[in-house]
Amino acid sequence: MTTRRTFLGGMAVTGIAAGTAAQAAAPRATIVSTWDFGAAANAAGYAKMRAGGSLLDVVEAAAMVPEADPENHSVGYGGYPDRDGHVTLDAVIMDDAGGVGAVAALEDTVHAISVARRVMDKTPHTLLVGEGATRFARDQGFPKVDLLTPPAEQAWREWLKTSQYKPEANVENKRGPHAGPRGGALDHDTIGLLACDVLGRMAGACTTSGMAFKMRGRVGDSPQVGAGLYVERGVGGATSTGLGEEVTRVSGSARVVASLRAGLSPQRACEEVVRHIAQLRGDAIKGVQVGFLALSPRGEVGAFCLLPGFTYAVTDASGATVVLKAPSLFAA
Ligand code: SD4
Repeated sequence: MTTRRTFLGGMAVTGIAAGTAAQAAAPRATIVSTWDFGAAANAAGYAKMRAGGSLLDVVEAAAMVPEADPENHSVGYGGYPDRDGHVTLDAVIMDDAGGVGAVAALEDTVHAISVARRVMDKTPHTLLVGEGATRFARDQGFPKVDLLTPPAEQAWREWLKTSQYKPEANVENKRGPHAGPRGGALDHDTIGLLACDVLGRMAGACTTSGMAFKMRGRVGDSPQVGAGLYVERGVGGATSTGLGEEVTRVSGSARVVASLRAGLSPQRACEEVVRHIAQLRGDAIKGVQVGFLALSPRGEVGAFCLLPGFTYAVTDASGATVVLKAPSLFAA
């Protein structure tokens, strides 16, 4: 279990380490997450860490922030529905000791990440889907909440007029009042999170309502271990965002972690998988966004994407957060 002392210790160790190569490699406690709204999530994770929470507590608390935000139309409450008008959530949580819990196509429950954690803690399984996941949430005491907010319902009704399923890259910057000409109707704002402590222990989480107006029953990359998230002790972790089918077909996050295991830096490992997707898929990924974020157990961060526009938030052991733009394979 990671305590406040072990997480915050990162700062002290890093400070002492300055100047010698061996010491400079000491782990630095770090929280990273996808997109600019990851900054608010990281802040909640950092507060949990300061309060003495475990790394799983840290990533869960962070993921709960966008889940509760009605302005975020691709995570939790206020998420855009599937084409039949149902908001369905996908989430996974994972530590570096083989602990995994996930839910897919969960309904009527705000905090999918917490249900995923209960799957990990309270069941012999790693993934519950659909009706079974929703029933499990009720059994565990999670309140029934209608996730379809009036703006999300309005966007869905607007979408029904054409029923064109054409996910747009980077619509995440046009949420709410800044919605684009299509009302930001195909937003994608999944949050993927990774955290490490001063001991180099790691955990990760990923939560989303998936692609807006997806087919009923569609499950994206996010809740699938190895696709939307992967964490391996002593090696590192990775998470993804963007059009999930392009991540799932190559087990994207597991591939990033395999590259870390082979000696690539987090940055090079993210670049490798994005290049692979581009080469494999050719014209099929024109205009499609996919982004990866990776963290080593020492707190080194990497990020890369297909198209410009993918941002990520990095919080260090002092609590300072920066939001950075990931480099991209294509110019636009
Ligand atoms: C999905 N990968 O369900 C998610 C969506 C997403 O940024 O990441 N949007 O395909």
